[in-house]
Amino acid sequence: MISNNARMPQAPAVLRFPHGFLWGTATSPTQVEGHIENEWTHFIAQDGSHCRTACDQYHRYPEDVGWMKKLGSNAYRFGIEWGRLQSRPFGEINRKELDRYVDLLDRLKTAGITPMVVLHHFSNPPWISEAGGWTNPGTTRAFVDYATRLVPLLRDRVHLWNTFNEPDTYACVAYLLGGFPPGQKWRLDRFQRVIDHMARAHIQVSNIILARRGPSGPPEVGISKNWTYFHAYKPYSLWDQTTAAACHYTFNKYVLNAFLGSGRVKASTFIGLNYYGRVRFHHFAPLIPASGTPVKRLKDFGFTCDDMVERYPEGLQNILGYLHSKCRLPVYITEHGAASQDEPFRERDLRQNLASLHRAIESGVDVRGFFYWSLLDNFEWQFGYTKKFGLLSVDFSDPALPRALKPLAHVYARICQANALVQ
Ligand code: GCO
Repeated sequence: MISNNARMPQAPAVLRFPHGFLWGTATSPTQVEGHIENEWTHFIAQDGSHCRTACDQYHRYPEDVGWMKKLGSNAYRFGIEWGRLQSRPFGEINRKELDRYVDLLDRLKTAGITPMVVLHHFSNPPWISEAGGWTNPGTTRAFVDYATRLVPLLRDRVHLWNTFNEPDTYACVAYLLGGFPPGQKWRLDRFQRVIDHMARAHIQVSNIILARRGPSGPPEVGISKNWTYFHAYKPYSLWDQTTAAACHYTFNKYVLNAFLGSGRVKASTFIGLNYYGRVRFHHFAPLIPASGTPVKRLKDFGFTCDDMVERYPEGLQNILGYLHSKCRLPVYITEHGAASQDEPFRERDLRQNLASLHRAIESGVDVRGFFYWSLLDNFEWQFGYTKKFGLLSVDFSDPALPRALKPLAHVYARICQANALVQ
């Protein structure tokens, strides 16, 4: 079996990235902040853990900005938790909580780190969940009201806005697979409704964001679309092909079209791409570690996987080419990363994906930044703390939650500082 490595074209020794390229890290509120009241607060993950303290970034953000600076990264993608800022429908913005985020933004600025602010990353205020979450059309109105109040307060400090993180993953895992709250299964009608309501909200919120220039020029806005390749394990198996095609249609095509199809593309100034790899199906079963097939067993099939999905670095260049031809918008890689305790593996994965990204740029795709998922080991939703995506480790057994640089952090720091991938 030919490994992915063997298929990769030979890259020159130094791959330089465009001037002004953003090298960042990414996190989300529920996964790192702690002390949040949302639908995840009482959720118990597969490892028996919860997110009530998480990495305690709520209190430790000054220290975390220091770590970003040590990395030499010049960007940070993070979320603002809606429920902290609005405690009831159409309520006023909570100034104390806003000030904390403003302080984070100011510290980032002092450190020379450009923020990308995510408005929705898999969590809602409790009063939204009680009303049926995004299956309720009223949620679109409530979210637009929230953005109408919030955006003017942050406009001077935020230039890059990311309205929704992975609507496809959120709607799928919450309403088809049952892994996220509210834990519903096979409600395709609800999946579609959630996507539709979020797409409407994205368009309205983008209009609010784009209505006025900030001090650093016209604002930029986009969603983050997760792109997973869905392939058949046996190319001639009707079952394998059908499952892969159905997933591709539902999670990639349908969702992309809902947010960026035809005239809707005008509501975005960029596409955020979250790219991890691919899923191959054998009959109806996804052959990936996240669905329970052990990494070692998948290795026997010739698959290279992290602790979540199959790695497929060449796919990054391909999807960038496709998005470029379809939407003609600049792209930020808003997430890429690997979960594993095997640091040399993570380094290979990063290098191969960045080489693929570089080929896409060389071929004419306007890619403006790359955000590593994640700054810290954190609460990986239904898997709890077992998936290690961080550039920094966090010792969750120590109440002080000490952070430490992992070997990959040193590799990433060299890339950020050189604005180049040096072999
Ligand atoms: C997602 C999210 C992140 C994840 C990351 C690793 O894709 O689910 O945007 O919150 O933690 O992708 O799975």
